Amino acid sequence: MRGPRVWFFYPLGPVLLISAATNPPNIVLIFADDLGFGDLGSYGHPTSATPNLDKMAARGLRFTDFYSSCPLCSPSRAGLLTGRYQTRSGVYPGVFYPGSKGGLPLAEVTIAEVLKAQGYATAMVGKWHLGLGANGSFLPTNQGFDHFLGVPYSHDQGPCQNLTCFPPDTKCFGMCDQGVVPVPLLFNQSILQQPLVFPQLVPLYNTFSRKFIATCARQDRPFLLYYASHHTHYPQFGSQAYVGQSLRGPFGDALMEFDGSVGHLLQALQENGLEGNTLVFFTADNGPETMRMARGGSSGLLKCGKGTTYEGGMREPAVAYWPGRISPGVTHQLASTLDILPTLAALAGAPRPNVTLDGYDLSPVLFGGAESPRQMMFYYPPSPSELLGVFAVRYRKHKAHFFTQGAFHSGMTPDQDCHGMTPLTPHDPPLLFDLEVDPAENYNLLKGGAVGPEVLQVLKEIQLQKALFDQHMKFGESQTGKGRDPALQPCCAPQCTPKPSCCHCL
Ligand SMILES: *[C@@H]1O[C@H](CO)[C@@H](O)[C@H](O)[C@H]1NC(C)=O
Ligand SMILES: *[C@@H]1O[C@H](CO)[C@@H](O)[C@H](O)[C@H]1NC(C)=O
Ligand SMILES: *[C@@H]1O[C@H](CO)[C@@H](O)[C@H](O)[C@H]1NC(C)=O
Ligand SMILES: *[C@H]1O[C@@H](CO)[C@H](O)[C@@H](O)[C@@H]1NC(C)=O
Repeated sequence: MRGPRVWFFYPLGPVLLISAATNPPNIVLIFADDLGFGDLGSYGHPTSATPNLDKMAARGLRFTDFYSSCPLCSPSRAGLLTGRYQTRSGVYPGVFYPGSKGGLPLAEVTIAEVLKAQGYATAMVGKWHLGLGANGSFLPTNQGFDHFLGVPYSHDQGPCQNLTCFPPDTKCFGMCDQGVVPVPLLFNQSILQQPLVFPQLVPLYNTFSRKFIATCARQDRPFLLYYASHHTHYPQFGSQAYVGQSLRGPFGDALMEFDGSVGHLLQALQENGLEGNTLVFFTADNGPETMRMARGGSSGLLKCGKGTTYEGGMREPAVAYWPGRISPGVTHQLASTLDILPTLAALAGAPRPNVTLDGYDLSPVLFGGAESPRQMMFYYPPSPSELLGVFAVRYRKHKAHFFTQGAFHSGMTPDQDCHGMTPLTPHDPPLLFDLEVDPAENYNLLKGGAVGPEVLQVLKEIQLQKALFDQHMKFGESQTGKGRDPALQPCCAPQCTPKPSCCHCL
């Protein structure tokens, strides 16, 4: 049970001190943006420089079969933070925009709310992309985070053609979104910079994160730090220390800066003596945006990328790092971002939210080298419908595609299946792949040749599971479908004209 509660104040605000009998671990949750399965040195990329992530991978548990809940930013983030498919929370179709009226509904219970209720200090740094709303009503500070330093949406959702992405004055590549306000940097609900200054951004994040960790350590208070990097999403940017440092061009430099911030986080834990009591978990929101060509990421040997329900869209690098608690190794067990909330709730001794969860407690995989409680993964496209249901289902090592569709995000590679002009195609019978022997989804088990009884049995099981899952899924009211109102776009000079370009403060 909880001990006496003591209120006092510290530089970051009021604190609820709980003298817990147990010793709940600190959580550092690191989320990359549009980073593919093949983008890290530890996942086989020949020219990426990611020494800190590779160190985590070598000393932690590296997943080979880890999935996000959607091949797109906003829905994937909703899945991570709630442990529920985005169809339940209504974060579909597509993503939020600067003037979006909707957001992740406040009734949804986030990881931050679960841990905050256990006395954790909670902070979020980086890309939110789960809504802004009137007066910032959907921002992280209304979803369980005590502190927020970051951007309410994607950093390409504002004109960037005149902005410096790399020092001394390399302009951002491309135009980004036009006709909306410049991209703001927020602290809690206030605008710190508009437009944000790209080369300064990650150093600010690093400083904030280190301070937060040090403050929590000093107060002996458990914490959650959700570090949602903008890297390696388009347009790539970086600070002075990373300009031209990689062999992989601007993408590689941005990735290096991300890796550098991982180094800062690990160093802060070490300096404050917290490494032995902190779970650091790293993964990414969705696969690479290959339409950016060499400025997009790589899904390695997996098929297609962002926006598709092929493996390259949703299978992500993932590492669980906790020296002394998690044995170094590689696991081929199935796991998902949907499992993070139940896992962290279990570690913190917190009750699960009283809602339908789509995730499992991964403790047996993390601490026991045991089989994963997850045996299935369901793949929703960016624009799901109740009529079609899930596009694909993975059951243990087999995956069946009931529908396939290309995505513009996955353009520019030689594989036509990935491209935006490739239409929605139903498959009956489905395309069936054995991902253990054929992770690239090249060889349909149901095509040509005789089909053995075991394969037919698997097919039957998967068809049954799809029908059951679709039947029980209740779609929440679409939040991205609520439309946009230009007046909701954040503006540092609310009374200025002409909007949106006047929302520019030095
Ligand atoms: C936003 O805040 C302003 C000032 O406090 C208030 O007048 C306005 O009604 C609020 N808007 C909404 C939609 O809550
Ligand atoms: C970009 O900068 C140029 C030159 O300073 C200016 O003429 C142009 O209006 C700017 N464009 C935008 C969108 O800010
Ligand atoms: C959980 O929610 C259900 C449905 O809203 C409700 O009937 C039940 O009492 C709740 N249980 C707890 C323990 O709050
Ligand atoms: C965000 O700012 C910090 C630092 O000033 C405060 O401590 C927090 O209380 C504040 N959070 C909210 C929700 O306003």
